[in-house]
Amino acid sequence: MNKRNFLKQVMLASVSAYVAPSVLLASGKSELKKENLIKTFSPSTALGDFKLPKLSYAYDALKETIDPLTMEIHYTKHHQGYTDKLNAALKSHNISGQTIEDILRMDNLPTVIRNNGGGFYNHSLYWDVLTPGGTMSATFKTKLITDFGSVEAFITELSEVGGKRFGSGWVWVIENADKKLQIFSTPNQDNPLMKTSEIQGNPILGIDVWEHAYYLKYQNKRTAYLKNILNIINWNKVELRMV
Ligand code: MN3
Repeated sequence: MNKRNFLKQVMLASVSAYVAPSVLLASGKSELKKENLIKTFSPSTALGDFKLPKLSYAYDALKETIDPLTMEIHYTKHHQGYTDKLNAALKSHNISGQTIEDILRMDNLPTVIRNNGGGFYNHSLYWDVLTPGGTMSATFKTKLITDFGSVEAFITELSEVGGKRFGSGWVWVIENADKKLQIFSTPNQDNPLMKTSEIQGNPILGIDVWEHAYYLKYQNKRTAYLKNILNIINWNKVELRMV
């Protein structure tokens, strides 16, 4: 096929439903799935130069639970701030070529990386596990019943532990070394990957309980925020994060 005919074919393919390039479409779809999978398991695969992950929903998509202004400020100011400061700190400490998970698991993590790397990772996970209206699979419910006695007991413990965190921090669901799910909370931007964390494990859910995450809509009522946010968790992604 000469160049002119080739271009004609491409143009036809792009405008006509009858000659849709099925091969291209198929590969495009599988790429999208792969991309989603990477995003699901690791908030960032970037090495050394971390980028704010793209949100898969609009700022107003969760407005019944989180108001759009909070979403926008939280994402474009707080999360962007942690990301920029993390990149600057990695440069000044001469750290590159590692995933964010590897960095956070380091011994003697410098405070500036602990705070900003934690902020980068924690928020990446948080955005990724939110969705307008999430449901749990039967398998995940069974896992919760095994580890917590009932789904209700799991939800209650999650809200209580998050509610009790004094000051700023996060409430986590982790999968521990025995493959058991556990709930606990960390202060500031600490997380269960860090050696300094009281409990370590694979984080499958992280909920931000800093006031900036809920104050505009809920003011001092953190418990109400926690109760509502549990309705917009993408439980399928949480489940997928289990090893
Ligand atoms: Mn936050």
